[in-house]
Amino acid sequence: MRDVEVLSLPQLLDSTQASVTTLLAACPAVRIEAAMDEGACARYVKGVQDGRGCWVEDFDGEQFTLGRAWYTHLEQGRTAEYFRCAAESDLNVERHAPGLQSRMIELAAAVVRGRVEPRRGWCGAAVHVFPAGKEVSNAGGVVHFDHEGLTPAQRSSRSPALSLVLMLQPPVRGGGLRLWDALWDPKQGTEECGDGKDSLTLEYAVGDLLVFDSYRLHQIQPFEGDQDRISASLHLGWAAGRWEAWF
Ligand SMILES: O=C(O)CCC(=O)C(=O)O
Ligand SMILES: [Fe+2]
Repeated sequence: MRDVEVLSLPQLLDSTQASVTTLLAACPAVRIEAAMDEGACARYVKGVQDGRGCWVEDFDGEQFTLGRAWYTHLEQGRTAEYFRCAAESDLNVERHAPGLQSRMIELAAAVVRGRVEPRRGWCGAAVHVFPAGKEVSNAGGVVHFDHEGLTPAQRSSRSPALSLVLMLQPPVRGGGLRLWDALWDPKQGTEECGDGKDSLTLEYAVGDLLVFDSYRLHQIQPFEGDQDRISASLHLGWAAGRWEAWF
């Protein structure tokens, strides 16, 4: 399996360089180093922690979000709540992490070298909090693809879709993202299991932005230490000639 490609922020913004989408045709993920500077990440972490009263709890406290995540609502039978609370979700993110959602859209636009529009009625970028000492820290996350938010038509045509993760606070040790040499296949409906497949694990530094194909099998690795794993996430999908974003 090829290694991930690493870009600096100036390289991401330089249109004479190969685009992220071009690079992704031949590598499992692109890591943009220092996509956000450490000071800004620290300010966002403080804002997220101070906004704890607005966090949404998922899976009995295994994880939280500032803002809302579609996949957690889908898996917990709370899709109506996701849409009912979408505007409030964005307001909460903006209140406690001002400018973060629009920065994620700007980074996404640089990734696709084009316009990226918020998906109407859906939640924008949210902040994932995986608490130190809880299930994901102990055992790692679920092995999965990120295709839950795509329409059946997008999924069956394998319409382009990207996942973006901006690491605001990595855990003390571990907590990287394992990526498999396995892409979701609309014909076979590849099961969410990487056994026997090649893989690599990418460790995040503060401010790293990771971009990968949403159809690629992946999993958060276990982590140690007393620090929560805090990251901002956004999904992109190609829909009727334009890129839409949601989380
Ligand atoms: O935080 C990460 O590294 C990836 C999280 C993830 O897989 C997801 O939100 O679907
Ligand atoms: Fe994922």
